[in-house]
Amino acid sequence: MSGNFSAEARAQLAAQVERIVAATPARDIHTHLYDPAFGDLLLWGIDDLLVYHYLVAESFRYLDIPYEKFWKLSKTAQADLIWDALFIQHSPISEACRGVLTTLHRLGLDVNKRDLPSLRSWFAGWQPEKYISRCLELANVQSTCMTNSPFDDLERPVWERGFARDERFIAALRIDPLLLTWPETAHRLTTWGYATDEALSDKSISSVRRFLADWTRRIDAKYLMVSLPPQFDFPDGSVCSQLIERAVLPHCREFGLPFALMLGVQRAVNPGLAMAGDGMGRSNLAALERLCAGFPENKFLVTVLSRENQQELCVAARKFRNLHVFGCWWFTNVPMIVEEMTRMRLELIGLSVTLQHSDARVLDQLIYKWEHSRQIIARVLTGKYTDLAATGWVPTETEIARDVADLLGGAFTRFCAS
Ligand code: FIX
Ligand code: ZN
Repeated sequence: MSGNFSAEARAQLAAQVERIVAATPARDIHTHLYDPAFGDLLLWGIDDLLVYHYLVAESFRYLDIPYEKFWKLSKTAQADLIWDALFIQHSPISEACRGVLTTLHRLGLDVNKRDLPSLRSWFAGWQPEKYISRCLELANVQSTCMTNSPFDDLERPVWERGFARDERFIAALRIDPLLLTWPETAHRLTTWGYATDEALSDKSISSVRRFLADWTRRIDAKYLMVSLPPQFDFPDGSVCSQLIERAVLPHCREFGLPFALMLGVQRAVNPGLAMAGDGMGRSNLAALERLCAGFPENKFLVTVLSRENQQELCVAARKFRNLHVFGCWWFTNVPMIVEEMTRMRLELIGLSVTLQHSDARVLDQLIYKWEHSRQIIARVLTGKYTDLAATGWVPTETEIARDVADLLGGAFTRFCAS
């Protein structure tokens, strides 16, 4: 093949890239799934798929019932309302609705019957252990990072008791309450044996360091993480900023762990919607640049929620090798924006990026989130390789497989190990 890249050669390349992207196992570097040892905390099945907060938000565009009344209903009754509003009364074309259908379809179910009771009885026949393997296999996901919060009263006792780990579920230490609600958290830390005061004395900071060290070891965390509001600034003298500088970053350096920043979430814009009521805003990425520049020995894993921030984030990654860009997060995880972000990232930062994470809260969502993402990744990559082939540089099968493995978790693994 040469500069004259024929339509037939292009079609072959497209098929090759699609096959490789589908066959390459992904490491899902941020989810809200749990090791099966956490029992009911690991959500799965049709009702959990339907009451996903993305669908709750969409259903209230149509539902005419007070929020408090909805929240008092059982999960099944909530799922019934959502199914009726989003799938029966209107065509389910939003990305989150389509995702439910992709998932059911891949599981071998006939969605065209529009029969919720029969879907429920199909799911009732599964045991979680077997179902986990089925979903991971269909999604071609080799491992998932959890979101593990010592501040979660349901989760904490399971870690404290201890359990045999399932190696497909990797731990990440979530620290939002530490950075965002300090006075309350200081009090909790003190009651757990980590004496802290509101003033952030040296003694408090060393207690926070001890707390982070104990939990990092207990859960074998592979990174620390926080989601921050659009107003986040650094350094700004706030408690959050001081805790990052004096406790979190030194801790990450000591343990050789990245700090993941998810920037741009405005919590509880509509509190009546509970978890579905979070919004977003544009972040100040100068704060991120100051972190990367000021702490070159620290590693930052970063995703941003606002479409308007995406180019700045890519440019920051060009400046700072201690910054690893990942995922199309939440409101950006819709095909139109994923396509744009994927193209922009490949064009600005090449292959040293993790193109996607699922953020799955329900196990079965891995199936659709990865299938939809893979379709777009394959399409965008095909365009890039076609451009190369037009110059006479035709990528080999091995080179394509190497690149795809990097984009689906290989680059992340190297970044964490570096
Ligand atoms: O902060 C996060 O990890 C977010 O992903 C969640 O808060 C959010 O609710 C979510 O599920 C987005 O996909
Ligand atoms: Zn998340």
